[in-house]
Order: sequence, then C-alpha cells, then structure tokens
Amino acid sequence: MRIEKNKLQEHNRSLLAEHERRYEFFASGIKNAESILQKLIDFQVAIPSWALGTGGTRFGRFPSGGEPRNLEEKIEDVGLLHSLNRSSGAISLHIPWDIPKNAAEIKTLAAQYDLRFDAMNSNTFQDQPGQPLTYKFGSMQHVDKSVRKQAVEHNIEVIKHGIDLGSTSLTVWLSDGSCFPGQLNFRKAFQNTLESLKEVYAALPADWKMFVEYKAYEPNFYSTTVGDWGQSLLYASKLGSKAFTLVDLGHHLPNANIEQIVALLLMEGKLGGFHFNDSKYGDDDLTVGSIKPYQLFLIFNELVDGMDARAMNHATDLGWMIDASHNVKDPLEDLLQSVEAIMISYAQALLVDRKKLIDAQQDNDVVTAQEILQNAFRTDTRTLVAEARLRAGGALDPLAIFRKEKVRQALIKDRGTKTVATGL
Ligand SMILES: [Mn+2]
Repeated sequence: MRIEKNKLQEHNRSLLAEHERRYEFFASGIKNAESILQKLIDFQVAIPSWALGTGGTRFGRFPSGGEPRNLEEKIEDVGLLHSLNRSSGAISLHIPWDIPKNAAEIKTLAAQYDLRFDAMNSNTFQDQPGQPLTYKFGSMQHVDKSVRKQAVEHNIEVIKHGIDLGSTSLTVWLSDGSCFPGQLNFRKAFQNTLESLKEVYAALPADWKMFVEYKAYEPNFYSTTVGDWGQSLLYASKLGSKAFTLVDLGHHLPNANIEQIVALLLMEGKLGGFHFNDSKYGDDDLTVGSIKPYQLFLIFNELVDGMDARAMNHATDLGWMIDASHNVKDPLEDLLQSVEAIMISYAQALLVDRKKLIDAQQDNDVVTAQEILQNAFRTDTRTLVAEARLRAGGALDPLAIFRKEKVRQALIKDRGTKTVATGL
C-alpha cells in the first residue's frame, strides 16, 4: 500500500503554519541549523525484514492482521515507512526467511521504493526443514566438523544472495554457547568458531564487511561463544580488516556502559554496525528510546564524537539497523516511533558543543561537562527532525497520517487478518 502524494501534501499543509512557527524559533537559537539538517536528511536506518510482523514470546503471540506474507510485501511495508519519514531507506534481510525467488525483480521493486539492501543476516540458530544436521549443540562452535561445515556453507550462500541484491555486508549472530558448566570447552569452542568464521570471511567479496554480533545470554544460559564486545573484537581482529563488531543495544548485561564500548570500538576502527532497540531487563527488543532515552543520547554522543575524530561519514561508514520486536503494538507504528527516537537522539548529539566539552574535561570542570551534555539532551529536537523530513519529501507527522489514512485497516483488507509474516 502507498499513501497518495496528494494525501501527504494535504497532511503537511494542515500542519505547516504551526510547524514553521516552531522551526523558525528553534533555528534562530542554534548556530548550524542547515548543516545539522543535511546530516539528518542523509541519515538512513535499515528496517529488518523480521520486524514487520507481530513478535511474541515463548508464551504466545497476538497478531493484529495485515502482516506481510512474502518478501515483496515486506519491501512494500518498508517503502511505506520510508515514504513517510524518509529515513528508512534500507532493508536488512534474513536468510532463509527472505530468499528472493528472482533477485533481479526484487532489486527493481526495492528501487521503486527508493530502498537499498543493508546487511544480510544468516541463521544457524534454528534447524530448517530438510536440513541434514542439527544446530542443537551449536553451529560454528560444534564439536563435529560436518556441522561446522554446514554452517559455513549456509553463510556463504547468504553472501551470494546478498551479492545478487547489491548488499555489501553480512551480519553473523551465533546462538552458540552452553547451558551448563562442563558442557563446553571454552577454548575449543572459540577456536572452532574462529576457524568457521575464517572460511566465511574468505568468501567475502573485496568491498564487503562482516559484522560479528555478540550477545551475553539467551538461548544459551551459561556461556555464549560470542558473548561480549571483547570476544567479538577478538574474532574481528583475528579475521582481518573487513571484520567488525556489531553492537546490539539489548545484548548486554544489565547496566553495561554501552557508550564507553562504542567509543573504544570506534577508536580502534572496529565498530561496524548497530542494532537499535531498548530494554528494561534483558534482550527485550522494545521500541528504541522507550525506556532509556538518555542512554540512547549518550551513545549517539560517542558515535558522533568518535566518527568525527576519524573523519567518518555518519550516514554511510557504519551499518545502522533496527533490531526490535513488537508484541503489543502495530509493527509499522512501532518502527515509525523507533526511527523518530533515533533521529531525535542523533540531532541532540549533533547539538553538543564539542569545543566547550573538551575545555570542561581539560579543566576537570565536571559540572560544566554534565551541563553541556544535559543541555543537548533536554533540547526538544522534534521540530528539527520534522523539518528534515519535510525537506526530504516526507510527512510532518508520520504516525498521524498513518492513522488518518487507516493504513493498517487497508493492509488487513488486502492481506487478511490471519497472515503471519514469514520467519516469525
Ligand atoms: Mn541484533
């Protein structure tokens, strides 16, 4: 489904006078509004194909209908989001859930929605129908070389699908680990995993990146073979210059200082990609910015600082992705909220007076340093983000138009109430 251009214009017209009043006031109070606006316009966050349906827990799933039934409909949904916020111009696919029947046609379809393919994701955390060997006791870490070989071959197949679609990165998240002490020899598990990753790495095209994602626990509850950023960095360093660490916000132990992790990975040139979400207790996969918005801002503050220190392009040098799940919300509304939260935090981070901050740090002026960060965080950047969206051709209020145009009802009418997004 698409929202007609004239509906979008009508929506924007109805909010324009109020928006302009607010934006002019805001822009008059900051020095570099135009350059910040351009950065916001350029910044794109990839939508994962698995977040377009209703998520669930092991206790149940309560879908509300109209979910995409195939890859074409997933692309259509991301295209709709992108037409509203102009910041969701990429999709991250999951193999085998999203194997294209005809890659050329899928690529053309995506281009019609102004979408590109971000990182490809492999899956060795589940057994697929007809798969000869089980991943019950791990994949790349497995004691049996033939299981490791199967996992390696799957990842190479994912790279091939990605090449056909024009993607240039592979995210490897392994659920490998152990549930009980004694189950696993940690060193052997690491070495087997490294050996397997090396074989996948060898199959990467020259312009590709490999992202090694870590996670503290779940589904394994005693040890995880890529359990934290140190372990991920170890693998990425041993693999080579095309391998990087991927940070998923929900994959840390409680209270981990993620902004410090980000700062050091960037310093080492080893931060490759990001999975945004939010959490209260564990890997909750909640809407970005819904629980700890200050943490999100502090992370963006380090991202901007660290990328600028290395003269990196904010929009293109790291892989920006959402990795969330929606149990009680409309998935598309949730994604609009998540992208908005990311843009708000990024805009706040761009407002930080870096020169003043460095001076305060140099003078051990703790109070001023804190004030600088909190002033930026307490600045309402919604108007700035809306102006960027407007200039890029999007909607002033994406959620409002989504509801007014009854998008979900139309999707239910078109796709039915009982649809289940592939992969969930
Ligand atoms: Mn993730």
